[in-house]
Amino acid sequence: MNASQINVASDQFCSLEQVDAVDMTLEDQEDACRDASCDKHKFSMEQRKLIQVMNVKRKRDFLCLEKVNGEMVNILEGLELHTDVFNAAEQQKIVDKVCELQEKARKGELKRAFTPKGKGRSAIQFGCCFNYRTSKAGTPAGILRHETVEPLPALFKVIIRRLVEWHVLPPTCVPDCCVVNIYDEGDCIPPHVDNHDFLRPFCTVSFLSECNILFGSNLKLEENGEYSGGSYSLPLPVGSVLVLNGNGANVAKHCVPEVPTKRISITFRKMNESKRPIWFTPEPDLQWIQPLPFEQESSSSSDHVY
Ligand SMILES: O=C(O)CCC(=O)C(=O)O
Repeated sequence: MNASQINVASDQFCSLEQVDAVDMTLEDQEDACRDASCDKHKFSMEQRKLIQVMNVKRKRDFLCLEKVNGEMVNILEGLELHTDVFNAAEQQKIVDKVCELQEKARKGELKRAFTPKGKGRSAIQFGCCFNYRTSKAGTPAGILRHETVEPLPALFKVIIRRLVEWHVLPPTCVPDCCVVNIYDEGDCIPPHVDNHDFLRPFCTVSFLSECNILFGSNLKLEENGEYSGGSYSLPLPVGSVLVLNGNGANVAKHCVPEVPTKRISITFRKMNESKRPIWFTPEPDLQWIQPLPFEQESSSSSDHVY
């Protein structure tokens, strides 16, 4: 199926919402059967997925020049923003799951859930525990190989599968851990480069409300609470996935300044094999995921290049 056939198919299709609902409940055959009233016989499951994939908008031409070590560098090289990856119903389902996890965390039922001091957000880690910076006891930043934590929840593995099948993340870098960030109004994440115990690319999925993410090679949080050195501000729509790679992951620092309203993000990353926790075994259902095959469309608009 090529792009123009898919566009036609997309017009004919009764409801993409219904298609999406089927995809998100892959583990739930009952839901899939309930949706059988949709005109599905016209399209195979494979075709329906392709229609959805073609709906995703992709921006890969970010440009922000900064002098780094005496040379002009595009600090956003490698950054990608994929929008409309999750529809409203799917976002709701994921948010509901996060609320459930937050409730478990409140009851002390999760091993690695914490709220950093100050205006930080709440965070829940799955797949591995890691420190953002060297601890007071002198433990270096990075993955804590001897700490245990809950595995990735099943729904998060469905998300990961989609990210790879829909060409958002490469099959060579399938995430095996994640951190859920829950920002209440006024919460932020300070400027940082993600630890190199995690491979590149990694990605962040946004839910509940849009906010801006700031980039800059010299980005700093000043004592007066202002950010300096932020040279590029990018809005993150709900249901979008920001992929960080290359200079965008390694040269530019990033931060989310104080959010105007509650927001959730999930950062998915793959661990460097030599840094994995000693107890870790790869998830069988995250092996051998392949991107959906479809013909590339040549396009002059970078927003739709695939
Ligand atoms: O919330 C976001 O969009 C960014 C999260 C982030 O930078 C992180 O988890 O390290």
